[in-house]
Amino acid sequence: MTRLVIFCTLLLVGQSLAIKKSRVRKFPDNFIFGASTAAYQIEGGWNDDGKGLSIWDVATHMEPSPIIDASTGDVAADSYHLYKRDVEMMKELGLHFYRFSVSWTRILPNGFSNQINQAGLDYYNRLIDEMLKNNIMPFLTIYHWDLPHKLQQLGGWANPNIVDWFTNYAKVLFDNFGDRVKMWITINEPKQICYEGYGSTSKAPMLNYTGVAEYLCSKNVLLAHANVYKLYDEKYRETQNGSIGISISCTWMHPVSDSYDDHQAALDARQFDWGQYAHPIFSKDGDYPKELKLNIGLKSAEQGYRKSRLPLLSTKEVALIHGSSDFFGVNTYTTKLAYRDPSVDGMYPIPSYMDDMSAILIKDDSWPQAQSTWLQEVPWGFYNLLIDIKRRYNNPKVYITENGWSTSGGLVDEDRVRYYRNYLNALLDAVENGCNIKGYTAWSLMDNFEWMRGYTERFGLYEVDFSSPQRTRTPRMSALVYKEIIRTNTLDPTYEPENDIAL
Ligand code: GBH
Repeated sequence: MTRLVIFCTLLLVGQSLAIKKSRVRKFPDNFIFGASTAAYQIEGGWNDDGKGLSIWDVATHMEPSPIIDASTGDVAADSYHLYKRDVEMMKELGLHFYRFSVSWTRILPNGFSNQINQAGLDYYNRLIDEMLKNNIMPFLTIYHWDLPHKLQQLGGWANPNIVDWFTNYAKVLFDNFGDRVKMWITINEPKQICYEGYGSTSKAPMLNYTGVAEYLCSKNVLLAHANVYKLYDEKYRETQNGSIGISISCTWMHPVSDSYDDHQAALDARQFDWGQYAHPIFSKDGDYPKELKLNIGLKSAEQGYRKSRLPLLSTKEVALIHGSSDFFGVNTYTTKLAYRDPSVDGMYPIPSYMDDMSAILIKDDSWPQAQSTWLQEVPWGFYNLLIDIKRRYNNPKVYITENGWSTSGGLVDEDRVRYYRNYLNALLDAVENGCNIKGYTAWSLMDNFEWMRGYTERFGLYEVDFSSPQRTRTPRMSALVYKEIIRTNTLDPTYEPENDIAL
């Protein structure tokens, strides 16, 4: 008898644990879901109808190719021609919005606004109108990395004149699309533009001038963003009545141990990775984080520079940048471990961004690994990130503007389904703890040109057959699961799509 009671108790405990784990959870009432892409990664049509060259057209046509599979975005998913099918997919998924970017040189072939390419405007007008016809809200990113080559020849983001060039370009978009587009991102991922593009070789223009170039870039990106925000605020907001913000890529950096030094290392790493861009905009007082100014200032002096390699912001510039966003666009994928180890001083080149940061970043092999080496699944890191943003920046309005998982391909993407569920579950924990998160965007609507990794890493909810002339798009299991999450506005971990379900 006692045995039976114990057995039954165990059974009940086991069941309630299972219920907790498989709890069906609701998203807030006005929560919105979308999916994201970027122009160069999907459009193709690289020299169609008067489009000018961007730094990615130039990089992908270099010989030998810097792209791992020697591929290009010349055709990519061919969305320049297949945008109607793209909108059909959005509709199939039940998306509330679609985040896409505009190709600067499709609109302004030479980068400057004296010559506007009507065919470029026509393309985005068709896309936007098709979305609106289907009740999908356009969420437009003004700049997602495809800088006009002509402007790069003048130094690109290292030239302070880019503030004007970018503002003039943005004005053309507000004038032509602002009647219908109400959600705007100025710039996608400043750290990737500046560090990966100017401080290393992992993105175009592959300048590899670390310790100097990424900090020149950083200041100009912040000023360009803020100037465009101001333009919208002063000239367009009243009549067009939209929202405008920035998307910052944030990796959660977690201390390896509880020691003071490791905590400090993780903090430094976060301040270099995203605080560099978020603090000037979202913190109470604005300006660069003190860790950034201190580290780079001290190292620069030690190294014999007359001024800090980090160009400081004037009081006027601090004021212009401060508060220049209606919301915080968070792009996030993964977590890294950080620690301090003075004995490895000199492991990074001097000067360099990594040496300035002086934290060592590693992976934890026990975390699930994606096809991309840098990407591991760590949902609690996502939760920590959201709580940190809430505390540090006074609970700003947040849109997750990118989040996703890579595989090598295939329709039965169980690991992507698991990733999305676990990350959305962590997001709901953050919402329960007071985070002001308004929406979520999956990266990506479909497979696309994954920059230096070409077509070897797939992020799509839809698989794209890059060998077929029609670039056939097929929903993966994750697409069916995401569709159900959106349809019900709930996360139900037990939901299993039928294999032969027709979208
Ligand atoms: C996003 O960046 C981009 O906005 C999007 O265009 C892209 O397709 C998507 O991610 C998936 O990658 O360790 O030297 O290989 C995410 C930011 C990009 C930051 C990859 C870390 C690793 C560079 N991450 N990067 S490296």
